[in-house]
Amino acid sequence: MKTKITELLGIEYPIIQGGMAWVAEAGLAAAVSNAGGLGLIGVANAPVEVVREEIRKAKQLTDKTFGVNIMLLSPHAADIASVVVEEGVKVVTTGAGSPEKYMKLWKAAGIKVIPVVASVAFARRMERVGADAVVVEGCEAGGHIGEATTMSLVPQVVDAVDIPVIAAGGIADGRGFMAAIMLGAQAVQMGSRFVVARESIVHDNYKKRVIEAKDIDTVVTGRSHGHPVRSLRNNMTREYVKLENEGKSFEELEYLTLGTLRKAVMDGDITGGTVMAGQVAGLIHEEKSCRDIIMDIMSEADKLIRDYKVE
Ligand code: TUI
Repeated sequence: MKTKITELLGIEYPIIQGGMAWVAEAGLAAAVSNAGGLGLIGVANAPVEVVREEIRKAKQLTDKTFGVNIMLLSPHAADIASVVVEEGVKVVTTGAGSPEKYMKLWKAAGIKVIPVVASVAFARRMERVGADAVVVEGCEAGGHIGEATTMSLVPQVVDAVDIPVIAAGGIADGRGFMAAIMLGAQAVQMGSRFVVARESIVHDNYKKRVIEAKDIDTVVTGRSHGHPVRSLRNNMTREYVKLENEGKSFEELEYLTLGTLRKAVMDGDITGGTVMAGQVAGLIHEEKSCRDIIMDIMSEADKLIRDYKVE
């Protein structure tokens, strides 16, 4: 399937794996790229040398294009901005902030820059400063989110900018993929679906929790401090919500969550850890290889187009 995004990135299928903290390591990114999508290494708060190692590992595992997602709240973001240039990374996506100050550096190195946006105004700004495309992420997504939903935001951004749009948030199968294409997106990005990939290093407890999740099992914490994060409801989120309702400061709440994503992803502590996932967790029923995830979506999408008729 050819779209402006498959052409821009030189990939076979318009499916991107989200650059999730602790989850999106070199092995997962390479598996997605080897299957014809775009894999991303998610650097989150990792120190710069770890990121360099992950990039080098991915190069060993695939000769296809892969990218790096830089979480801009990271204290190491500026150093990592240089490492992607030094290592010849071809695609950079950014999250949780504005990449404007790195734009010149990345464009001069020929890097395709794709910021994640959660509003029309920010998408317009990213186009103005030279972004090659934007990921429009609706608040159905897991992790750090904005306010608007995928269904409402994607077509508004499509109307507002001339660069290609990638839809994210609430997409896990061929129906979501086709819906995003109908909204005007040129590709989709999925996170939760790839958490439950066979190649994903996420602890089995975490995968099982996502597979067992129902439609209304996610909760958003941190809204009161302007840092909303969606995850699966558990002891951790209950404690957070309790303290948030008591009016505890942002610093106190941050302290509570420190290291809890790692605890869930690596140690499998799904009651005391933070189990970030999108609302689409209720739609994910089994572990599959990255190749099967991508091929099943593409064949489901193909069948949807061929069989579609209005009665
Ligand atoms: O970044 C994400 N999702 C994330 S980052 C993350 S790491 C983390 N861990 C614990 C607490 C907080 C973060 C987990 N999940 N998605 C991309 C995304 N970016 N969603 C929304 C945005 C965004 C929001 C506001 C991008 C830009 C923005 O405003 C920029 C501006 O200057 O207005």
